[in-house]
Amino acid sequence: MNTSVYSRRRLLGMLGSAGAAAGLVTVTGPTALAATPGAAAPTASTDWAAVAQDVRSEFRWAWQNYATRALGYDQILPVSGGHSDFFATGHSVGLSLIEALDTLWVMGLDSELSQAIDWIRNSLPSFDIDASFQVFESTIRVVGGLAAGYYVTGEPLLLQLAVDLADRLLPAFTKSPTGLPYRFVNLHTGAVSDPNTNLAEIGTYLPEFGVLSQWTGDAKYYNAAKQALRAAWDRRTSLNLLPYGIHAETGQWTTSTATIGPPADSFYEYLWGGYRLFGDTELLGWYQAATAAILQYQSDTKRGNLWFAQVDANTGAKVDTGQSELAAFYAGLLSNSGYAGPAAAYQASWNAVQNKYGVLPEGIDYANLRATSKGNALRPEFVDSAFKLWINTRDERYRQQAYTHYRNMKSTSKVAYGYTVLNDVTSKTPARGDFCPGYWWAEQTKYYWLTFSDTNRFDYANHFLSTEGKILLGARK
Ligand code: DMJ
Repeated sequence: MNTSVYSRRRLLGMLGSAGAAAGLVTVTGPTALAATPGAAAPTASTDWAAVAQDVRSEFRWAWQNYATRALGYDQILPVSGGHSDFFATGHSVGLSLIEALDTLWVMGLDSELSQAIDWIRNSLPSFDIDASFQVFESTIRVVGGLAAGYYVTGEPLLLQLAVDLADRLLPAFTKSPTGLPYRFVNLHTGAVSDPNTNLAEIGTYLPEFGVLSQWTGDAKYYNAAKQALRAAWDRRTSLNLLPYGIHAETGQWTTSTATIGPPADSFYEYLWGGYRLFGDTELLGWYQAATAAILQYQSDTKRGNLWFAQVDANTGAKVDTGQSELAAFYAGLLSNSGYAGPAAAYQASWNAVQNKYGVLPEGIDYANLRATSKGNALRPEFVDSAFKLWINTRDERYRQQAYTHYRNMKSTSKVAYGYTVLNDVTSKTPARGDFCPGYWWAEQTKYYWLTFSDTNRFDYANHFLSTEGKILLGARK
């Protein structure tokens, strides 16, 4: 798969008319596929243990299809039964199985977990690959997946591979004159490319790199990730806002617009994450200052719902009322970091969208809730926030929101060999693509399981999940 474009935007494109050119097969659902917008909420008598077992059995079924048809490839194409590479054509690294490691563990799917680790042991000796890999995606998906796999299983090979890959990614940081990482690095030569980057791709490293520093005793990973955050924060505007685009070599902003959505989103998540996981109070100060500015200048109430506008980072003037589905993560972040009021309000806004469409579209105009990007790339952000709000408040509505999300995914995205993306959630019979993203194995499936199961493998009171849903704290062994 071509990795020249920021992946989330790439997925948006793939879901549109460019899908066929990108290798997607569009099929129309054979039966009544539509999710049920505004469906009756599950009742107080819902048997959550049974719902959890249903999630686990769906995950196991999808795993068996992946293992039979695509083991070791980055992604299964769940309609055709084919497979695809993610980072570089011809260079699959078993992305989906690495993403799945800690999900398999926390679900107690131990023989499937052994199958995944056996593949890694026998077929993934190192990351010495002569191809350019995207630093951001390699870190959150692969370094994070291996690190979480090591954390939950104690298997030393997984740590060794996570360190091997992180070492190969480090030139993106060390070769940059500002410490803002380049977007790509050749894993064999260390050659770096594309300094034209953004907040998410310069600031989503600290939890993954930080645990490597803790486990190896080498501070270089933590320091590289922290310096990238510092280099951006030092360039904030007088309003404490950050534009989303930046040039890694010059350190100049390439846009003036601030957003909580892509391509900025997880930058804010990791200011908080660096404090939560490592107690770095400097990061807490940056996070709180950034959040105060976002709440002051970007929050916007329309028809009683809270949203976050794109604004000019220098003046605070509103730029537009678009809202990416990816921004739905922000309710969970606000909740985890103690901003309970706006967290609940923002989650309620996205729940109104779920009630309207059944499955969230990729993008809306929050002025009228109209879908501006009608596909759904099997996104986890809404249920990520429902899961966090459920744990933090134990308010039953959030578990019910997660259940609605699960049922609607099952009724619209389940196909012959797994779960697939949708091309138009506004249609009664949404046309489907043929693609299951790696994060499906790491994120929503894990959030559903943790929300419904009350498993004793997870510490519900003290845990940390990365932006890609990897458990880096809170495994109970
Ligand atoms: C995931 O890869 C991560 O959550 C990332 O931070 C943004 N969202 C995608 C899935 O939508």
